[in-house]
Amino acid sequence: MTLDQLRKKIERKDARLAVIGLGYVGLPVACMFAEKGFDVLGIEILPERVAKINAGVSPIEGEEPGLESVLVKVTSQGHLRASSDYQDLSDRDVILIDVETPVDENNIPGYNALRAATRSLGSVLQAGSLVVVESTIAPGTIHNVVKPLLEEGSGRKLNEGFYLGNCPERVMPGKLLANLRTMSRVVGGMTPETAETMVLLYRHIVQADLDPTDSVTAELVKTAENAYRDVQIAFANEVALICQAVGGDVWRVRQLVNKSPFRQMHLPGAGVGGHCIPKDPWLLAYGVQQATHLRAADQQEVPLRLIPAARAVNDSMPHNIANLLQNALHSAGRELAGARILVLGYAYLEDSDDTRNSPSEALVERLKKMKAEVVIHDPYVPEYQGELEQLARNADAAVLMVAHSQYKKLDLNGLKNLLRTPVFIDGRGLFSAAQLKHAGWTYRIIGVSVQE
Ligand code: SAJ
Repeated sequence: MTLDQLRKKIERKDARLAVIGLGYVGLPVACMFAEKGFDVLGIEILPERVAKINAGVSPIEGEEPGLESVLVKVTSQGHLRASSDYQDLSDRDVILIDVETPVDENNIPGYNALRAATRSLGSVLQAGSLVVVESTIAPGTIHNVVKPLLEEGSGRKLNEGFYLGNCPERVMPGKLLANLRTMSRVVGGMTPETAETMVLLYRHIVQADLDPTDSVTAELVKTAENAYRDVQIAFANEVALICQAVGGDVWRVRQLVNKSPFRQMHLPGAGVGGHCIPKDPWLLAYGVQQATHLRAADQQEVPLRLIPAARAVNDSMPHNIANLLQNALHSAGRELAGARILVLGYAYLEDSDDTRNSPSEALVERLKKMKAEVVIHDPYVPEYQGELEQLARNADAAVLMVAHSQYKKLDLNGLKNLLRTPVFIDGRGLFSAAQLKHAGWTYRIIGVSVQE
């Protein structure tokens, strides 16, 4: 099939689609194309997820407005079917790849899932079909990983036997369907005609801008937009540490800095978690190492200083909280070893149940190493939804790690009376020094120097 024929099928919604990887990105996108009337096949390796999806039950945790009802509709209409069998891909005209792309403990991308999916797809790839990677990948991955695997597996050449591109997702847990509809997307094709064909496809589900580019640009945009946020947060965190050291209050400093035009100093805090921000800067950085698609003469050594430094600052923030805790306990006559510490918040983000790469995980690990007894409360995370008052009883400190709305309404007096030692560490700047002092706490606030 020529690209022109494929375009016509896409415009008529006759193109048979597939999505490999029915997670928090793949499932919503499969549902949205199916809801538009496309025949969508979902490939998922976990049999229990396949069964759930075919029964119209979403396997995705957390509240996702509208997802369950769309899933029930498109599965009952037969527009979406899930399977574990890659053979079922052999009649697909367009295949989206939405598998995980984590980085390992050395910050190297873990492409096992991407390689496995691409290799299996290559072996059944129909002539003239279009493959689109939606997963977040390091610059150069389409050229150096996906293209060779598809050519080897299918025995066909790119742009003759199949077409290839990448269209990074910009979803956010809790707003999966809404973001897919309303967020603009970069549409990277290995040829301009491929990018234009992809725009025709995504126009069926995206109401915002669809910006055609080459593949490397699409890889760069996605990883750079999140690296950018990581650096911005790291700057706020470093200013917080400076304020702690020199007698400042970063929350007041930030408020006044942001009065200056074109300043948007971010929020300092107890750390940076989640599935995107801690990972994507390393994917961007890795692009330099894997730039083998360029001629050797054009490759350049790039001294990566800012991105690793920002990661180091943000990863240090849970340890900064532990230090604040240790010196607050000390001034209250207690040592950390043997103290009972109540951690408030285990999710990585306020009003979320998602705990991936949570800063609280790093804090709890550090406290346990220092022989403290740790109890955890989080209103959104099932295993930590215990009775706050119960958990606070006889604690020697309360450490606020996540700005859950519920914590903004904490009864500071009531809580203090439950603890054995009234120490409060505010990792998200939810409370003022005056509030905590007035309630009788020995306190530390991130970015605020000690005023005892
Ligand atoms: N955080 C700070 N200070 C800030 C902002 C965030 O410490 O000023 C911390 C949060 O507490 C959290 C982490 O950083 O631990 C990440 O927060 P986030 O608001 O960036 O939320 P994410 O991880 O869900 O980021 C997603 C990203 N979206 C996609 O990758 C599609 C990111 O690009 C978006 O900017 C972000 O959502 C958003 O808020 O829109």
